[in-house]
Amino acid sequence: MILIKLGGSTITDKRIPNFARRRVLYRLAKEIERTKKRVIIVHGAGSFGHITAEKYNLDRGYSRDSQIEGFSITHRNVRILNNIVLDSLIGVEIPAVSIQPISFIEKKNGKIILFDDRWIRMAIDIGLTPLTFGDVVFDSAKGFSICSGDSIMEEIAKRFNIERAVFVMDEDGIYSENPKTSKTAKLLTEINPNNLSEVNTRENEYSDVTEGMKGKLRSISNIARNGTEVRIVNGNKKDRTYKAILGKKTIGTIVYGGSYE
Ligand code: IP8
Repeated sequence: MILIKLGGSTITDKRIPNFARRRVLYRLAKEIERTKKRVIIVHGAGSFGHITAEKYNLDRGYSRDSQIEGFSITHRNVRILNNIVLDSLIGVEIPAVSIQPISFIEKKNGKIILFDDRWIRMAIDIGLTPLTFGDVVFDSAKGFSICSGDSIMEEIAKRFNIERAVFVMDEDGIYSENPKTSKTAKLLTEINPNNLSEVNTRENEYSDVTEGMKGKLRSISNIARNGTEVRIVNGNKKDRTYKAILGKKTIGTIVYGGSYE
């Protein structure tokens, strides 16, 4: 089983509220289908989630009544994106089924305390392709919380027999520094999870309530430490996702699975 995260910055335009990059999505869906692998797919929220989540401070939990409207709108928006992703997958004959975090994940003070994976398991058992996403969820201490697709990736990698996790992003892989601002930034092609702490994470250019690159690197490192190989590739470049899923050589970063303490 391959675990795939379709990053919000690849499948949406992070500058424009609720703008899905449908052509990229359709091509990525075709690349996934072409591998003929069994997959679990998670997608980020991009401009469908982060803009309103930040506007209403949803990551801090309930503090004022006006946030309730923000919670409702944010959940509606990520479901709209989820339907677009679902359409792309079904359009290339991947029998995907959407499983919504708000209905199987509970947080307490921002930490996942319940992750009922039975729905994902039952979907897999009958031959469906589970599709889930970064969402707003209920938090038994703070009222509500944001649950990033990256933390869902970590949970799934722990609970299922995952051959490889692939993060599809809008950059060629993990760099030593922010490639958008630093000329000396080098693409790190092969690393072990411990080296990830040496990466200089950048500030986010666009709204991102789930810590952007910093949170992503932590999730990648946790998945790899638990023994699953992680690949990070640029989803804007043709065939890289296809090759990464199959474990073939392509431009990107490989984080080897295992503990290197
Ligand atoms: O884009 C964030 O998920 P992510 C979810 O995977 C919301 O970090 C609702 C902003």
